[in-house]
Amino acid sequence: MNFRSSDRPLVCGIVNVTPDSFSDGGRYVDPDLAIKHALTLIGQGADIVDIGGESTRPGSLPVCKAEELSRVLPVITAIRQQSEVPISIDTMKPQVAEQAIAIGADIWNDVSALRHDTTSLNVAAELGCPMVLMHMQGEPKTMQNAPAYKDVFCEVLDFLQSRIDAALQAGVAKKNILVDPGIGFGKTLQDNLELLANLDKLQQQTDFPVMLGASRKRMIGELDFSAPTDDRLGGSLALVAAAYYQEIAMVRVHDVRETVQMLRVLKAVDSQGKTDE
Ligand code: YH5
Repeated sequence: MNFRSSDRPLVCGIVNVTPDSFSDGGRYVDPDLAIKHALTLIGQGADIVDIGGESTRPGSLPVCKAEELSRVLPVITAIRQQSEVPISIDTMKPQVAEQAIAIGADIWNDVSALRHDTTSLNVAAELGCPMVLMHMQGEPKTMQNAPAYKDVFCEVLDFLQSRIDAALQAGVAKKNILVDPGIGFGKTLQDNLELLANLDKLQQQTDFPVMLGASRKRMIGELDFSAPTDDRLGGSLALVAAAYYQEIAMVRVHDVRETVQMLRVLKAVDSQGKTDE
């Protein structure tokens, strides 16, 4: 998969297989519902579907490996039987990534950037699959308590560069790495805005494709009079538009249909030449 060939960001649809999903209100705990939801997102034009069995929203607690596997494996198996769409597995556990890839997943999306387990780097190298390395300050349970930076852009850039170096050193291929600033992962509204205004710089300075996950996140509520998670579509689309104009490689979203439609329209306007004078 070439993460930069497209003239618009690839759209990665979010499929939560967790009881406490912030924005799906527990609708997809049932693997059958998660499978149906994934197939709906594929029908809506998702380029990739991202399957997650452990919530990493602020304040959430970890789940054990066996529980996470029992949530995600049936969903991956069923999607793979019915579609060839690339599947990404959203997990910090190398054992979960390994089994997910073995049964047909294609991409490892790791919000810990291969720091969660001592074996993560070696497993990533062995798997030989595309990887997302994301920035997070702290851990999901406590990361929003008091996020602090001297210079958020520089610190995120330095962190990603050091994780890229660690991955390359361990044997992960250069072509398999994507990076993500980790919107909402140990960041204030101001931190998130600074990162969102400089996604293009992050992509240029790392020289790796950038993935952005901002869909329905708290910062949108903060900018819109505490709008609840089920009322953040406009803000989510605005952030995808920002990613589009900064030529970002991939966006991770809940609302695939609306995102794909917006990108088609933005692209059509962009492709239309300007009239002289
Ligand atoms: C991400 O950004 N995020 S899971 C809280 C929300 C809304 C959404 C309160 N996995 C990312 O989606 N992987 C997650 O509102 C991710 N980048 C990558 N690569 C958290 C999430 C969310 C949390």
